[in-house]
Amino acid sequence: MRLVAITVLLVLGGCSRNPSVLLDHAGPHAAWTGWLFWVFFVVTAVVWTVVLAMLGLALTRGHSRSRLGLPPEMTPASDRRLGAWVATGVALSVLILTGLVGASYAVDRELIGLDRNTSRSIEITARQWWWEIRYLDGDPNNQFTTANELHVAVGERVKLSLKSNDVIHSLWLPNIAGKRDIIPGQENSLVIRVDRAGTWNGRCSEFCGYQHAFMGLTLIAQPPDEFQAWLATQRQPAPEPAGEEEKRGMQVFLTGPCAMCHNIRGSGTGYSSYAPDLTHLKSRSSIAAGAAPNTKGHLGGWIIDPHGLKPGVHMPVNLQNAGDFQALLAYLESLR
Ligand code: HEC
Ligand SMILES: [Cu+2]
Repeated sequence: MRLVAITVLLVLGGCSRNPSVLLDHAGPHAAWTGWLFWVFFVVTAVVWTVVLAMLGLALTRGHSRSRLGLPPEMTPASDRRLGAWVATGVALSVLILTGLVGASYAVDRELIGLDRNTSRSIEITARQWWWEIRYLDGDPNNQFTTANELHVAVGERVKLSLKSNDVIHSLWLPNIAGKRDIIPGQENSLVIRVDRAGTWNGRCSEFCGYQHAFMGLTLIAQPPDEFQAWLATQRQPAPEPAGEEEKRGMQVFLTGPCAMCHNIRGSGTGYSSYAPDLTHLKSRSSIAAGAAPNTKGHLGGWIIDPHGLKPGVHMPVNLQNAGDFQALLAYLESLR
């Protein structure tokens, strides 16, 4: 009973309401790959069952003569039967293997076809340990940079240009498409199309250092009009600080170390892509590449001691007097 209970618990432990797996696909790339998975699974399961059944048959049938110490009986008729079995086995193997190679090839063609005619380009730079996301546009005024949260319109074919300046990373969006390596000095690309509105998890899937496990990417697929509205807000510079406290917070940000690494469009920072763009920080649901929810408390804890949350992160400890700290926090909270 206990063993059964433990097994059931372990199996149930793998359940999730929103599984990040290929089989719960949300786009055509993952759907085709998922289809290929099922073809391989069913065919190999049948082959495995048949082989084991034959083995069982051979073990029980051949038993009576060998128990008496007699060699197997060979007659011209049994010779022919054996030959027919071997020929059938070889023919079936060739047929099945050719079929599987053919299915892989067909899926490959489908995937290549899906990569044509993209209607939007987004540049993603993988960094230790977060994602810089730049929305490209024919009009440079419409380009902007954000971090860790990738928005796309449902049904749109989007080309992601993948770059890295530090080490090798890899982008994996299990529900959407296969992995793609991101290699310094080489631009790879990944085309995605998401057909179901929702929030999907992405991961860095190439070990890239200490905080590799906390390098999450959130993909948000929205209906086209919602996505356009999101684009319009993101293109805006940061809102002006409203009250006295927020104004003081902005000064703390601009005169302290923050502005050396972070950019807030419209506040007077220079342009630095060393750290996440904070222009619309509060429009994102988490901070530090999914390491913590984007609440005031977590934000405060992160600013004072980022290493408490992500040891080894490339952001220094920031100790300030209480007044400056509260003002800074109020300013950051206003960056909607
Ligand atoms: C030496 C450069 C550097 C300085 C100085 C710095 N940061 Fe950062 N900051 C980073 C890096 C790098 C990250 C990304 C860390 C990660 O997720 O791995 C980051 C992340 C953040 C984030 C989370 C952003 C997000 O969307 O995930 C916030 C908020 C932030 N910093 C605020 C500040 C504030 C406020 C200051 C000044 C008190 C500051 N930082 C000073 C480098 C810096
Ligand atoms: Cu990485």
